[in-house]
Amino acid sequence: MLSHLRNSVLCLGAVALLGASAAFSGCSSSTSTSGPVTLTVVNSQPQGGVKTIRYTQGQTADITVKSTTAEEIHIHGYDLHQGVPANGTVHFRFTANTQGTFIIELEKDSRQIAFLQVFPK
Ligand SMILES: [Cu+2]
Repeated sequence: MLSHLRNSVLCLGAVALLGASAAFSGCSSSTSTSGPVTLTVVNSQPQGGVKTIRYTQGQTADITVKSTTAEEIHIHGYDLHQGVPANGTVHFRFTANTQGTFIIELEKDSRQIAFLQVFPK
């Protein structure tokens, strides 16, 4: 979990230096725009790599996680936990009030599956 946090800090530092929101695109292998997002986890690995899900403060975050194995999904920052059964789906829906960059992970494995980024209004 510590290494994940360190990556997150490095990512934010690069953005601060460049001072452009476009710089965020360089922080992860792939990104998603705001709106409903589905993350697919195959054998405890995020399909397509670690994505960044972005919302603006006050928006409704709508995140679905599908997994081939039973897992516990943890959204840091908002501290939301939900179990997903093997070959099941779990759905998170919440207001993205807290700004920052947070890790979404498979709690038991401490394996990151995505970043959640919430930008100020
Ligand atoms: Cu966690």
